[in-house]
Amino acid sequence: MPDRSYLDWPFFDPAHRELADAIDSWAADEIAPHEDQEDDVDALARSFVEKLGKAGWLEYCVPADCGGKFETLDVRSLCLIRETLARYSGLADFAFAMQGLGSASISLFGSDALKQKYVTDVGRGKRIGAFALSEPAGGSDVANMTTEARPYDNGDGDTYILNGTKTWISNGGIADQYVVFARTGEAPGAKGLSAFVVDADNPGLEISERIDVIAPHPLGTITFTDCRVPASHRLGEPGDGFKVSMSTLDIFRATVGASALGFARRALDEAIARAKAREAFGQHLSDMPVIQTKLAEMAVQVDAAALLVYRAAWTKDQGAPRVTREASMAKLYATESAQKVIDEAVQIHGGTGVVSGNTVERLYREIRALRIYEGTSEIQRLVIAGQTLAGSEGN
Ligand code: COS
Repeated sequence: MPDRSYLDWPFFDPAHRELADAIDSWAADEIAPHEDQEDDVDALARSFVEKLGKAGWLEYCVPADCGGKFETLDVRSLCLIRETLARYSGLADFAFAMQGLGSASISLFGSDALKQKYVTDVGRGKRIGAFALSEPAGGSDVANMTTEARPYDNGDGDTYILNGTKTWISNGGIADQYVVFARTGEAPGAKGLSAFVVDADNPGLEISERIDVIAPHPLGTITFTDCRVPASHRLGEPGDGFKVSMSTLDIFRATVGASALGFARRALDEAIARAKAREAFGQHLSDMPVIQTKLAEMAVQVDAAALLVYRAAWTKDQGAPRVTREASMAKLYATESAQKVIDEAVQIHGGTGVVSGNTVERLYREIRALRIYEGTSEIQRLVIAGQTLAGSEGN
């Protein structure tokens, strides 16, 4: 039985504890049987979106004015759901997370018309969203992106013309809509970007490549060639793009930590079960100090990650305007420590740990990208250092 004692921590309300139980029993029934059917990831990702929508879980990804559960996104709920889904299936967690990441910029900064058209159905699982920030020349240096959105007045209203390439785009190829960040040139660097919502079938938008990765999920490169987007599809004011992207990542970075935490918890559970079952030299592995030391280190890392993840989520839910430091710490520590926990779980499994199809082998592949996407560990350290130095000014 997995350790559930952390749900008694003061970060949570009674409703969160009920949510954690409800999503866990739903996932046990609905997801576990699909775990290994990853032949057609597009179809499986779509089916997860549909199921999550039907069961009402995607209502946690959108705000109340778009049919969601809460007035603003409740980050603790997002984290509890991601953590739980990740324990069962990385792809189910991915499908859930992308509905949130792909729509939050619209729900935070879009007009009422855009919210109704593009967010409400994401929360029902009837439209699939995506977040197109990274470019071939770099995903980390957002302020230097080169995709361009040139204002153009065609006589019947304002339009932008998009040209450029976005890559590593999750849901690229299956999304119905993309939140796209582009240079509009109000100022050099970060202050000259804007964000737009673009329909997948908008002429000039093409999925130019699909990308296969070690833990399969829908992923692609998108090319914009003279792609005309109405100015009414801009999110916020011209020049707000960097703020739109960072405010969205401030919410979702903590949830990436939660996903890593789910993978780590599953790995720890698998390692404990293996250590109790496997005998060597006349005793169970769990009786050997060398294995006990590993399990102890793993348990500490899981709890430390959970504390940072739920501290960040709780801080945001208390209404903090920015949780950049807390979210970066949560993402950095939870993803890096999950990699170590999973690696030890593989080690405790011995040869079976690297056999294709073994749960810990799958986790070993699933965790890797989380140290890269939504800001690499190196970027998180830069952010944390910047915030820490700024916080110590005057000392
Ligand atoms: N929320 C709101 N505003 C923010 C912000 C945040 N989280 N982070 C920065 N800003 C503001 C800053 O306050 C600054 O505004 P002022 O000039 O008015 O002070 C402005 O945005 C520029 O910030 P900064 O100077 O820190 O920008 P940099 O170009 O140095 O880059 C990093 C900052 C590297 C942290 C940013 O580009 C980043 O997070 N990169 C990683 C992106 C990423 O996650 N990519 C993966 C793709 S998504 S899957």
